[in-house]
Formats: sequence, structure tokens, C-alpha cells
Amino acid sequence: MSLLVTGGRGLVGSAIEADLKPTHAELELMDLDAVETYLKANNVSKIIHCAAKVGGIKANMDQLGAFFYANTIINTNVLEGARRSGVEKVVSFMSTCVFPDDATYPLSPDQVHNGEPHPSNYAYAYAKRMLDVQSRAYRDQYGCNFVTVIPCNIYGPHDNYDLENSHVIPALIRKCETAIKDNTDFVIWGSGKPWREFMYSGDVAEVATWVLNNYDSPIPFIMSPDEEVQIATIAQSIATVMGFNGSIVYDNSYPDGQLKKPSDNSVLKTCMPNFEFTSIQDGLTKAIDWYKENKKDIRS
Ligand code: GFB
Repeated sequence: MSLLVTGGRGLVGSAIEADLKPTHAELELMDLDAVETYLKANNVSKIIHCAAKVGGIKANMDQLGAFFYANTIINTNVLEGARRSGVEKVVSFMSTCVFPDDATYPLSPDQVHNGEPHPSNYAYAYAKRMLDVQSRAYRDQYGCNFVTVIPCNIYGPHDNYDLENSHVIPALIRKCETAIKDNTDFVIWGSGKPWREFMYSGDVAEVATWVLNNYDSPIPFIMSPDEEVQIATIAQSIATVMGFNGSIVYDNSYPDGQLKKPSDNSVLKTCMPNFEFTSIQDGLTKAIDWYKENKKDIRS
């Protein structure tokens, strides 16, 4: 009986301990037959499903169709393959971008399907929302113990550092390093005013493992820290940790995306009362150290 992590080489998956973390070459999630065959052959009993076609705000806007297609097919195949193979439990990752743009704060699980997601990532968000629909439908019809989690923005080792497609923290780490090396400005997309919740990947892995072992409800489980941080503050923190003393400038030709998306972490705090979040300062230091040690081999 094995635990499989899909996306096991990625930002979250690499932080989770599991028996099976197949590479893309070893398991093609776009192919349902391949998924079913793999799950049966490896006697998989539990899955943490992290694999997804993901990217930051620009990648989401540039590739709406590709993000919709890949994520819809991958998610449908993982859950259907799990059902066909008699997998006991699946924990699937959504994202706080699934919530409607016009929501009540803090974002809570009952609001997931209440309206259109933010236009910058509606295709990805709708594909991710279907994880909730499929998990609940399979629970209701087939009795599958399929649950979902909704994490806020995540960062840490093994992130994607591509300047066009990455999320803000890896992008700014790389840009800051370049600004130091070339003695240029440190350029931030947008106004720097949006607020985001950031969770360190190791923390996400710990909570996901707890959910796998303890949480059996159809209600999505939100993962987020107590505080939001403004993008300008993140940029300044990265500059401080990396020792950049030049100018931080804002390029308003790039989009801000959602102004904020604070989420309700009260269930996490009730279920895991002793859980301690890695502070953003410590998490950034770890992510920067990892980047410096691994930059020759990183995904970009
Ligand atoms: O990380 P990010 O792309 O995620 O952007 P989202 C967060 C904020 O950082 C936005 C700003 O306001 C960006 O404008 N930002 C500043 C930058 N400089 C940069 C930069 O160099 N690169 C990037 N990427 N951003 C994504 C969603 O949105 O978050 C996905 O599109 C997913 O669907 C993911 O949910 C977690 O929070 O804006």
C-alpha cells in the first residue's frame, strides 16, 4: 500500500514524504489509461495530488486555454484513475484563486462557486474548482474519500524561476540577483500594492500530510497564515536579505491582478492548534539560500 504524490518534483510535492514520486516520463497524467495502470501496478492506496500546469499572473493571462485544458484533463484523470483503482484517499490541491473576484473577506469554503473568478486567471480557477465538484460527486455517488485543500500563494525550494512564467517570490529573487550583478534597478511588476498570503512549501507539505491522515470532510480545507503581506514589502525584504542597496522601481505596464485574497484559516488553526508557520523572513532566507545553491540546475 503506497502513497503517491503527483507533481512530486515540484514546489509542494518535493517537500512531501512519499513512497512514489514518478517523473513525467514515468507517469503521463494526461493519459487516463496510463494513470489507472500505474496506480494498480504500484498498489497505490493514497494520493496527494499536487501536479498541475501552474504559473504566475502573466502565464495565467497568456495561456488561458492551455491552463484550462491541461488542468482539467490532469485532474479528471487522477480522480477517475483513483476511483477505478480503489484508491482509499485523495487530497487534491486547489488555490485561493478559485474564489470569486467579488467575494466576502475572509474567503471561506462556502464561497468557492459563488461567482466569476478574477479575469486574470479564470480558466485555471474554473479548472481547479472542478476538483471540488468531482471530489464531492465521487464521494456522493461512489463513496470515495476524496478531499480538497485550498492553499494561498506558496514559495520555497524547487520553485520555478522563469522570469515570464513564475510566481512573484522566485521572480523577485532572480531579478534582485541580476540587479545586484548588473548594478541596475530592481524592477517589480505592477504597483506593488496588492496583498497576498504566502506560505512556505515545507509548511504546506506538513499540513497536507495532516489532512491526508486526519481530514475526511467534503468541505475544502484552507491553508494560509494569519497575515497578508504587500508585494512592495516582499520586494524590500528580498532586497534586504540579498543585500541590494539600489532603487526598487515599479513597472505599471504589468498587471496587479487581484488586490487581495485573504482567506479564513480558522479550521486549520482549530485542527492543528500547535502548528507553527515559518515566518516570511525565515522562509525567504531559506528560499534565497536554496536558489543560490541550486541555480545552475533550477527549472527556468
Ligand atoms: O505571484 P503572482 O504571479 O500571483 O503575482 P497571483 C503576485 C503579485 O506580484 C501580482 C506582482 O500583483 C504581480 O503583479 N509581481 C511583481 C510579480 N513583480 C512580479 C514578477 O516579477 N513576477 C510575478 N509573477 N508577479 C497567481 C494566479 O496569481 O497566483 C494563479 O495567477 C495562482 O492562478 C497563483 O493562483 C497562486 O497571486 O497574482
